[in-house]
Amino acid sequence: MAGPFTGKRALVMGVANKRSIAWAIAQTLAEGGAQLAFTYQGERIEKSVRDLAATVDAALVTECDVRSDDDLFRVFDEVGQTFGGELDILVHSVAFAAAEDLEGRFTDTPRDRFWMALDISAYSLVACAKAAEPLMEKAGGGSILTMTYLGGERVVPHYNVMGVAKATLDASMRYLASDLGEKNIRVNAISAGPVRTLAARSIAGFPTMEAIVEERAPLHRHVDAEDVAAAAGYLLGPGAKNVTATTLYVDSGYHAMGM
Ligand code: NAD
Ligand code: 0WE
Repeated sequence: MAGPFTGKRALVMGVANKRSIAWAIAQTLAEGGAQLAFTYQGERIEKSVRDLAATVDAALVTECDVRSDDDLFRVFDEVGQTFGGELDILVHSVAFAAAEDLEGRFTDTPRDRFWMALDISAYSLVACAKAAEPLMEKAGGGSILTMTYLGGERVVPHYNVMGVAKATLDASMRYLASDLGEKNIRVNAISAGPVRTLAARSIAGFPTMEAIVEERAPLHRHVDAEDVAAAAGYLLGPGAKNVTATTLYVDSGYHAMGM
C-alpha cells in the first residue's frame, strides 16, 4: 500500500541511538514509504546508527559534524548522488552545549562555549538548509523540520545557553521559511516537552521536569519520542503543504500555562 511518503527521499540528521527523537521520526518516514539517508556524529556512535539504519534499509549512512563546512559539503554531495540529485525531506535534530553550561548561572557562559552552542544548535540549520536548497528545488519543493524547546522563549532553569541557541534556531527557521518559500520549500519546528533521550537523561533533575509536566500540563502526561514523530509525520507530509514558518507544540499543552 502506498504511504504518505512513497517516492520521497529524506535525510535525517541527529540519530545517536534508539531513543533519539530523530530515530522515532525516521521510523515514521520509513513506515510511510520514504527512502532514508542518515548522518551521525563521530565514530563513537557509528555502529549504533548503522545498525538502526539497516533496519529501515537506509540508502546512505555517513558521518557529519555540523560544525564543519567540509563535512556538510561532502554529505550533501553524497545525498545528491544517492538520490539522483534530489531531496524532499530534511530532519534537523541536532543540539549541543557543554554540560557545564547546562547547570549553574547563564551569566557564567564563556564566549567560546556560547558560540559553540549556537554554531551546533542554530547555525547548522541555516547551513543545512542552504545545502539542501538545490536538491529540493530540483525535486520541485521540499520540507525541512527542526526540533526546538520552550526554553528558547521562556526561562527554564539551567537550560541557559541552549535557550539562547533555541531562540536563534526559532528565528532562523522563520527567516529560512521566508527565503525558501518561493521554491516550495517549507521550514517548520516542533517544540517538544521533555523527552527521555540520551541528551536529556544526562541532565540532573530530568525526572523532576517530567513530573512537573505531569502535574501542571493540561494533559497531565509526559511526552514520548513517538508523539513527536507523529507530529513530524504531519508537518513533513502532504497534509501540511500550506504550513510553513510555524512551531507545533508537542508538550501536553504545557506552553499555555502561566503557573
Ligand atoms: P539525542 O542526543 O538523541 O540527539 C542529539 C543529536 O545531536 C545526537 O545525535 C548528536 O550526535 C547530535 N550532535 C551533537 N553535536 C553534533 C555535531 N557537532 N554535529 C552533528 N551532530 C551533533 O537527543 P534528542 O533529545 O533526540 O535531541 C534531538 C533534538 O531535539 C535536539 O535539537 C534537542 O534540543 C531537541 N529537543 C529535545 C527535547 C528532549 O527533552 N529530549 C525536547 C525538545 C527539543
Ligand atoms: O535540548 C535539550 C537538550 C540538549 C542538550 C543536551 C545535552 C546533555 C549532554 C544539549 N547539550 C547537551 N550537552 C551534554 O553534554 N532539551 C530540550 C532537553 C533538556 O535539556 C535541559 C533541559 C531540558 C528539557 C537542560 C537543562 C534544563 C532543562
